[in-house]
Amino acid sequence: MKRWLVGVLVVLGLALAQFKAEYKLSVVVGPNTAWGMGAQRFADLVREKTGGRVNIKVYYSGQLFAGQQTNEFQLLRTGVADFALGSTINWSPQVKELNLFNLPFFFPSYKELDAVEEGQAGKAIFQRLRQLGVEPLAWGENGYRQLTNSKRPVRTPEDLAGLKIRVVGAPIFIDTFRALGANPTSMNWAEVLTALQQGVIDGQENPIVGVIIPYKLWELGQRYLTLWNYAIDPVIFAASAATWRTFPPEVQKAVQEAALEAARYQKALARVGTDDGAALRYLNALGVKVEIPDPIAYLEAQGVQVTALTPAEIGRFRERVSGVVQRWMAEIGSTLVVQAEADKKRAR
Ligand code: X2X
Repeated sequence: MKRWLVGVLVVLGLALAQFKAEYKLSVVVGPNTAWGMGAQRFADLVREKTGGRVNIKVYYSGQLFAGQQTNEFQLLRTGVADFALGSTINWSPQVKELNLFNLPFFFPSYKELDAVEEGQAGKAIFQRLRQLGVEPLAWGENGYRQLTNSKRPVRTPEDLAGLKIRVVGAPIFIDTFRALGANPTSMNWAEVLTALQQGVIDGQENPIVGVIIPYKLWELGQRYLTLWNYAIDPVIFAASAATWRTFPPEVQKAVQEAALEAARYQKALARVGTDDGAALRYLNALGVKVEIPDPIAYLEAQGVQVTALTPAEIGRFRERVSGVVQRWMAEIGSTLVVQAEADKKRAR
C-alpha cells in the first residue's frame, strides 16, 4: 500500500475511533413527558448537528441507575452515563448548591427563576458542576411542584396533618413536609405508582404538566390537587466530563447548540398553560401540536378537585417552613443565596 494512503487511513481511523457507537443518556421519567421528549429532541439534534458522529440513545425511566434516582449524578461523574437530563432534586444530595431550587417558596415566578438560571447564581452552579466532573449544557425544566393526595382538599397546613406524602430521597423535602405537619416518606419514582395504587402513601408532589398529567395520577386515586408552586424543579442538560473531553471543539460546539435548542423546546413543553402564554406561542411557532393547552381545565375534566392557593394562604405554609429555609440557606452557602436574591431582584 502507498505510504500516503496508509497515512490517510490512520488519520481516518483515529477520527472514527474517538467516537463510541452509542452514547448513553439518562432520564428518570418516560418518553411521553416533556422531560422525555426534550431528551429525544436533544439526541436527534445532536445526531443531526454532528453528522451522525455522536449517536445518543435515551435510557428512559431510570434504566441506567436501576431505580435509585439520587445515584444519577454519580453515574454521570464516572461516565457510566455519557449524558443526562437531570433534575436538580435528584442531584442535590451530591451537589448541595442545587438545594437552592428546593427551598420552599423561594421562586415566586418563572421570570425570577429564568433570571437566576441565566444570572450570577446559575453561572456559579454551572461552575460548581464542572468542578465535580460534569459539563452543564443548558437549563431545562420539570416544573413547579404541586401537591396531590387521595384523602381531602389541602388548603391549610392543618389539612396536611398526618397525610403520608412521598417525597424524593433528598433530605430537605423530609424537613419541609415534617415542618408542615405531614408524614413524609422518601421513595424512588419507579415505586411511586404502585405505592399510590396500593394506598401505601396518601399523596405525592410533582409538576402537573411534567408528571401528574402524563402519568394520569388521578387514575391511581390522586383526586385532590393543591396548586402552591412550593418548589421548582429545573432539569440540567449535561455531559459527563469524561465523555466531553473526548470530543473535538467543533463537536462540543454542535452538542452545546443542540442542548440549548432542545432545552428551549423542552422548557416550553413543561410550561404550557402555566405561564402567561409564551410557551404555547413558542410551540405554535415551531409547528408543535399541543394536545393539552389548558392543563388545569383538563385535570378538572378528569374529576380532579383543584385547590389553588391565594398568596395569603401560601403565606401560612411559608411561615411554617421559615426554620427549614434558614437552615438550608446556610447549607447551600450564603454567597450563592445572595447571588440568587440579586438575580431575582433584577427580574422584578
Ligand atoms: O421523582 C420525582 O418526583 C421526579 C420524577 O419528579 C424527579 O425525578 C424529581
